[in-house]
Amino acid sequence: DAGSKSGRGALVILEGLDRSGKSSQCARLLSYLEGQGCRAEGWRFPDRGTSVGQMISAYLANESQLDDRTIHLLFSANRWEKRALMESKLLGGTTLIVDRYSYSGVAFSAAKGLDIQWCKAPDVGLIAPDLVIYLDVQPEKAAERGGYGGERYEKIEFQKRVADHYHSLRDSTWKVVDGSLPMETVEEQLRELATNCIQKCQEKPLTNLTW
Ligand code: NYM
Ligand code: MG
Repeated sequence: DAGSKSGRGALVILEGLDRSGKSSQCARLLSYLEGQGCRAEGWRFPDRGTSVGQMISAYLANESQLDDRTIHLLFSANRWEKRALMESKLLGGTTLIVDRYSYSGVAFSAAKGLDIQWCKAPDVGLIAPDLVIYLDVQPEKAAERGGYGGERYEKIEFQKRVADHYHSLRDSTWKVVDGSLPMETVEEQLRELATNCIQKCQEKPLTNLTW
C-alpha cells in the first residue's frame, strides 16, 4: 500500500478548553482518515492508562492533592513515557491524532500562576507537532455545552485564564478553527487541514519541541 513506502506519519494535535469539542472531533477525524486508507491512531493526554496517568486522574477527580509544580511535572512525565512509542509509530508511517499535548500542559499550569518558562522547560525534547489545531470556543459557550464534568479546572473563570495562555502560545504550526460553528463545518475544516499536513510532512524529518 501507499502508506508503508511513502514516509512518516504526521503528528496532529487538537487543543482547546474543556468542552471545546476536541474529543468528538478527534474521533470523527480519525474515522475519516481510516476510511481514506490512511494509517492513523487516536491518542490523548493525559493518558490515564499508565501509573503516572492514574496519579493524574486521581488528582483531577479531587481524590488526591498535589503541589502545583508536582502535578505539572507528572503531566509532562506522562508525555515523556509515551515519546519512544510515539516516535516509532510516526517513523513507521502511522499518523497520530492527539487530544491535548504540551500546550495544555503550559496553558493550564500557567493559569494557576506558574512561570511560563518554567512550565515549558520539561517538555523540551518531546516530538514537535506538525500541526496544532486549536478549537476556539468562548469559555461561556463551552460551559453551556452540558456543563462541565466536575473535574478540577472545570470552572469558567479558570478557563478564561487558560484561554489567554493558549493565545500566547500560538505559533506557525497552529491553525485556529472556530469551534462554535456547526459540528459538520468544523469537521470539514479539520479534514482539510489534516490531509494537507499528512501529505506535506511525509518527507520531512521529525523534530523536537523547542517552543
Ligand atoms: N491538563 C491536561 C493539564 O492540566 N495539563 C496537561 O498537560 C494536560 C495534557 O487535564 N482539564 C488538564 C486539561 C483538562 C484535564 O483532560 C483533563 P481531558 O482532556 O479532559 O481528559
Ligand atoms: Mg475534561
